[in-house]
Parts: sequence; structure tokens; C-alpha cells
Amino acid sequence: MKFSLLSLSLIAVPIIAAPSKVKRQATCGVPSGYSPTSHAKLPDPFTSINGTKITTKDQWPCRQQEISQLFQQYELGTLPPKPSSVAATFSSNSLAITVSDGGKSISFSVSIKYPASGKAPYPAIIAYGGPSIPVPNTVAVITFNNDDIAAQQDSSSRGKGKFYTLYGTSATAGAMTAWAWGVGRIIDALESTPTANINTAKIGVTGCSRNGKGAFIAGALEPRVALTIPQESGSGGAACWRISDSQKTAGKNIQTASEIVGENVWFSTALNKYSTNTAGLPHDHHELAALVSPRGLFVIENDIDWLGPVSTTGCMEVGRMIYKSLGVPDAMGFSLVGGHSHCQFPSAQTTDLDDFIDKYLVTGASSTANVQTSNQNVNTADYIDWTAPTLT
Ligand code: MCU
Repeated sequence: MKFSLLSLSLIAVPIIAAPSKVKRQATCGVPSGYSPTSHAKLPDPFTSINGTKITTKDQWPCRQQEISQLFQQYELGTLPPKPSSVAATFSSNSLAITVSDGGKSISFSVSIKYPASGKAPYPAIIAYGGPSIPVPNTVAVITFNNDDIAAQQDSSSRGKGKFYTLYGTSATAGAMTAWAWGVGRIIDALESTPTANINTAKIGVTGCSRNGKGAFIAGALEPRVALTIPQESGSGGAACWRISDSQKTAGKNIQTASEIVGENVWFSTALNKYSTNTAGLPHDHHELAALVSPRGLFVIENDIDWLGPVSTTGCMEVGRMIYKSLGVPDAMGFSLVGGHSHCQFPSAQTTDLDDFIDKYLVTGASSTANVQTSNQNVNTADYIDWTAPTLT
């Protein structure tokens, strides 16, 4: 039996929406002529394509660039560089943004809801389609109509939306990459518009379900996002392709890569080739945590089969190993609380959520130590064949 969350979501949620420390180095990235070798287990984030073992924190930004390029080449499509011009005007709590590049331009706007209390310039959470988490009243909410940038109606949405007006319908970027680009432009606009009163060093991104996948990708591709909060992103988000496939083989009604590439346009068509052979991918989604690290990451999940509770728990446990290796275990938390409807935030997660928001966006005072909650038992040794180093 196939089960889609889409019908659920129609009731539950509307489907609509630290400055970079990475130094660009010419030698970082995927070497030309590279082709991945098959690997049944989750690839080792600490071994570079050329075989170099990552042993120091200094090596990490370069390896992150390599991982980012792998994601873009094999799954997400290319994130364009910063466009030649981003202009913004702010009025009536609406930020209107015009982006020009290569002789074309597009405009879109986001609405900003200011907090009742707190301190200006305000921290803010960019919420794809509006938030499905309770946002504390010290934090602004920026509602991003991500569907306007790249449509996600169904498989016929490929190349539709303002991103493709600017970059052409044959751009390789899937919808999630286009949205991450949009987040970048919102931050550009906020940086150049002091009257909007937003602290651009304290920006979070969230979304639920398909938009949770998107929020995770935004945090992975846009280094100015200080806190990433993907909610019930499931397969294509916090789940690992390989673990989801093994769960499917074990008889679970779980979304897999082979289903997802036909359902919608969240990914680049580059993923199609690997959708029935995820072992052939040079990366997997534990490495989304690698890309967000060392920035704040709080992953919220549910135990609905389709989302892959074993897969999200196992994948993100491996993701947390990466944070531990970097010496920042507290910067990543995972919380799977089940027994509630899709995208209905349960109060049991409030304390951890508030702590992450306070730590990374507001006062910095709260503790986010040891946030690893799940009702699933997973032995990570089943999915990896490497050990996580302590980077010096
Ligand atoms: C969990 O996110 C998706 C899921 O990947 C889809 O298969 C389903 O159709 O819709 C979910 C969703 O976005 O629900 C709001």
C-alpha cells in the first residue's frame, strides 16, 4: 500500500513556504574526471575524494566544499553564485527584493512579523510557507513563499518559478536549491536594509515536511544561516537514502529515492540515475549535517512510517558524530517524538526547541547539550564502516 502525506498535509499544513568562515581555496572541490565508486554503507565524511584523511579542523572547510559539490552534482543541481545585483525596499513590514543577473531580473517579497518583546535588531527565523513550530516572542518571523521561487506542485513543476525566469528552464538546480538561493537573497536584502531591523548574524530557517527538506538544504548551502530547524523532513531530508532503501527492503512503507524522483521536483534530474542505486551516490544525507556544521542544527522528526523513523534516527545519529568530531557536539540536536499528526509540533519538544533558538539566535545562554531523543532503536554500526576521528 502506498501512503502519501500530501493528503494529510492538506489538512495539517498549508503547502505553499554567522558570516561564512569558509575560505575559498582553488584546490577544494570535486576533481574533474571524478566518478564515484559504489558503497553500500554511508560514505566516510572524513576521507576526501583523493583519499586524504581529514584529521584537523583546518582541513574541514575544504572537505565541506567537496561534499557540497558532490551534493550539487549528484543530487541538488548547481547553486548559482551571488547575482550581480540585489536591491531591496522595506515598507509596511514587507521586504521587496529585486534580483538582477545576466540582463534579466525578478522580484519577490517576504513579510516580516516582529516579536512582541526582545531586542532590536531582531533575530529572525525564515519560515518556508510560514512556521509550523512555536517561535518565541523575542524572534521575528520572515514568511518566505518558496513556491514562488520554484514550484513544487508535482513532477510537472520542473523549471517553473522565478528562479528559472532568471537562470533559464534548463538550470540544473532542483526546487530546493532554488529556494536555498532565495534564502541567500533574503539575507542579502536584509544586510543592505538596516531599516528592516533584523540581525543578519542571527538568522534561522525552518519548514515542515517537503519544506523541512528545503530548510535543511538551505542550511547546508547558505553559510549565513545560524540555526537550521528542519521539521519532519523525512526522506530527502534527515533520512539517509541508503537506510531508507534498507527499510523498504525490510518491508516498511517508506519513501525512497526511487519514489521521490517521480513525485516532485525537489531534486535535480541528476539524482534520477541513482534513484534505484543509491549505493552509487558518493554521499548521503548524514553529510547534510557535515555541511551545516559547526553551525546550530536542531532536527525535529516524527515516527510516521513514510518519513522513515529508523532512517532519520540512524542518519542523524551519524550526523551527530560529525559534530562530535569537530568538538561541537552540543550544536546539533535530534528529536523524534511520535504519536501526533504530521507537522503538528508536540509540546514535548518545546524545551529543546526553545533552548536551540535561545542559544543560536537570542541570548546564547541556554544549554543544548545531549539532545538526542528517539523512540527508534538503531545500531549505527549497521550503516557505517568508518570511525569518526577527533579532529585536532
Ligand atoms: C515529508 O514530506 C513530503 C513527502 O516527502 C511526500 O511524499 C508527501 O507527499 O508530502 C510530504 C509533505 O510535504 O507533506 C506536507
